[in-house]
Amino acid sequence: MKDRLAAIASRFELQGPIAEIKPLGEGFINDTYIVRTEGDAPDYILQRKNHVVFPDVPGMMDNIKAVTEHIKSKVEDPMRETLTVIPAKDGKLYVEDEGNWWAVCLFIPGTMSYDRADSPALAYQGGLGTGRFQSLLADFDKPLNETIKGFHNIRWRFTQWDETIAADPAGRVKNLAEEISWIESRRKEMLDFWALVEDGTIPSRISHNDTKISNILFNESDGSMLCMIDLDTVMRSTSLNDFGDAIRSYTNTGAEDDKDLAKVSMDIEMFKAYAEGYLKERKGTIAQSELDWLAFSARYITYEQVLRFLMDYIDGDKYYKTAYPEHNLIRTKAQYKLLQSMEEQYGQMCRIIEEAAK
Ligand code: ADP
Ligand code: GN1
Ligand code: MG
Repeated sequence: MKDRLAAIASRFELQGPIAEIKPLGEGFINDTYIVRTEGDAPDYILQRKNHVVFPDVPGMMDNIKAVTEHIKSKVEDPMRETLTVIPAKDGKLYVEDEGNWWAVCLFIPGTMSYDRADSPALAYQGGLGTGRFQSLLADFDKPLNETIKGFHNIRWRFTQWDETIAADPAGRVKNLAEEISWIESRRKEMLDFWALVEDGTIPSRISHNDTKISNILFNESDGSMLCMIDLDTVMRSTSLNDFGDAIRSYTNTGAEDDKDLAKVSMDIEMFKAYAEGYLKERKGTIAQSELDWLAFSARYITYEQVLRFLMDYIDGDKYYKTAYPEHNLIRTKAQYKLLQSMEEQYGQMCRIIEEAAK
C-alpha cells in the first residue's frame, strides 16, 4: 500500500523526495493522506477522491482550481488563505489509476483543525471563516460544474428517498416506521422553503456546501480562522447551506453519532457566536431574504442530514463510511435529537440573528 501511494504521489509535481505518507482526518467520503517530503520542500495532501460520490473528478478539480485562483487574487497571503492545487506531471489536475482518482494540494503548516467546537471563541472564528469565504467569492461569475446532483436540493432528495423506500434493498423499512415519520411530517415545510430558492426569492451564490468544523483550518499561533478546505462540493446554490451546515456541526453538544442522546442538543451560545462571526463578514452583501431564513437554514440542513443518514441506512450503507452495522441509524437518531433541540430553541435563534444583523 505504501509503495502504491508513493508511486501515485510521484506522478504529481512535488518539489522534493517523499519521506513518508500517513492517513489524515476522519472524512466520510474520501481517503486523505499527508505526504511528508525530505528537507525544506513543502509537504502535501494526497486524496483519493470517491468516484462513486463524485462521478466527474476532472470537473470537480476544475471547480476547485477556479475558485482557489479567484481567492488567491484577492487575499494578502495566497499560499495560506486558500488551497493550492498541485497538478500532475502531465498537466492534469488529477491522476487516474486503475479506476481510482487522486488529487494533491499543498499542506498548509502551522494550522489546526477540529472535530468539535470547544468554545464560542472558536465558533466565532468559524463564522468569520465561512462568511469571508462567501464574501471573497461574491463576484465570482464563471460557471461551476454540479459535482453532486441536487446536493442540498430537498426536492431531489425526496425523489431519491421515495425510490429508496420503494426499493428497500436491505429489507430495513419495516422496522423504521417511527424514523420515517420524522421525515414525512416535515416534508411540506422543507419543500416550501426550497421553493424560495427555486424561484429566486433567496439568491443563488457560490457556496461551499460542506462547512462542518473539520473543513476549515485555523492558525495555530492565535486560533484565528485561516481558510476553508475540502472544496469538493463548491457549487452555485444558496449561501444558507453553509450557515446551516456549520450550525449543525459547531453547536452540537454531543457527537454527530452519539449513542447517548442525552448528550445531544444545540448550544445557543455557540449559535450566537457563530452567527456573529458570520454576519460580521457578510454584512453589506447579505440579502434580507437570506437573513429571514438564516436561522431556519440550520433546521433545513440538519433535517436533510437526518434524511441522508436514514436513506443510506435503508439503502444498505452504500454512501457514508461506517464503523459498525447500525452506524447510519445511530447517526440518524443523534441528528434527529439535534433537530428537535433546534426546533425548541427556534424563537431564540431568530432573535439572535435579528440582533446580530443590526
Ligand atoms: P476529507 O474529505 O477526508 O474530509 P479534508 O480535505 O477535509 O478531507 O481533510 C481532512 C483533514 O486533513 C482536515 O480536517 C485537516 O485536518 C487536514 N488537511 C486537509 N487539507 C489540509 C491542508 N491543505 N493543509 C493542512 N491540513 C489539511
Ligand atoms: C460528508 O466528506 P466529509 O466527511 O467532509 C458529506 C457531508 C455531510 C458530512 C456529515 C460529499 O462530509 O455532506 O454533511 O459527511 N460530504 C459529502 O458528517 O456527501
Ligand atoms: Mg473533510
